[in-house]
Amino acid sequence: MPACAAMIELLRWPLPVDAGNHAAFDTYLRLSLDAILALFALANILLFFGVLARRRTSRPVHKLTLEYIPLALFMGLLIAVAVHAERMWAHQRFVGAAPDALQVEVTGMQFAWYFRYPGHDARFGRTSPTLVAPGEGNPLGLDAVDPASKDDIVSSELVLPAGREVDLALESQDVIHGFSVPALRLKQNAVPGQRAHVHFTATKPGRYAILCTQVCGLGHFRMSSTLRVVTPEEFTAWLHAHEVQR
Ligand SMILES: [Cu+2]
Repeated sequence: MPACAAMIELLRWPLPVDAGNHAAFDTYLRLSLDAILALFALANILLFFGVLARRRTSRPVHKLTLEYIPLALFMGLLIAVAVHAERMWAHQRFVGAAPDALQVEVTGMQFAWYFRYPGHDARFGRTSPTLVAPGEGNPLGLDAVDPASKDDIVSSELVLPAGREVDLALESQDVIHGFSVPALRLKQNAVPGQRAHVHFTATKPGRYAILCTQVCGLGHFRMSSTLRVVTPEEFTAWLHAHEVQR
């Protein structure tokens, strides 16, 4: 029985823990995997009976309905899934977040992720590549002359309040990095010279992995971080603790 349970679990295409409301993502993913598995099984069954039929007669055997109707049905299903999935993907990126969404800037660099919060003034301060100095505690090159940068908070872990929409702005200081949070079903490239936005709401408190999914250099294997989803009260306390540190 344990083997049977393991087989059933395997057939359900196990996915990482869902830290948000991503049931639709998971449904489409499982549906497309189920359809491909069914198509693979059907193709092999047809091949098997085709070989048997070919042994009984020397004439080529064509069953058009058997060959093309299932293919057309599967094609229609996969096209419908692709269209719906593309709409969800585009909504996360090209339909703006709510005005009160939490703004967080994500910067990838060889080989770390940094997360910047705008502070009380809700404005990100100026940065300059000439001021970038990770060894001196200024990995993003914050310009201290700009008043808007004085309350900016820079962290090496991403801390988010559960239940509040977040608008991430992704960029890179050097090469292309792949920002990936499997628990949020989120993957977005951070490209030098471009600022990509993606918005979502994390709902389940916990610690989740952040990965880099682009081979970005010799240290790519260690380019990871942590997403910590906390309660709104814990998030306010975390922000306050960082403001006191500055
Ligand atoms: Cu990377």
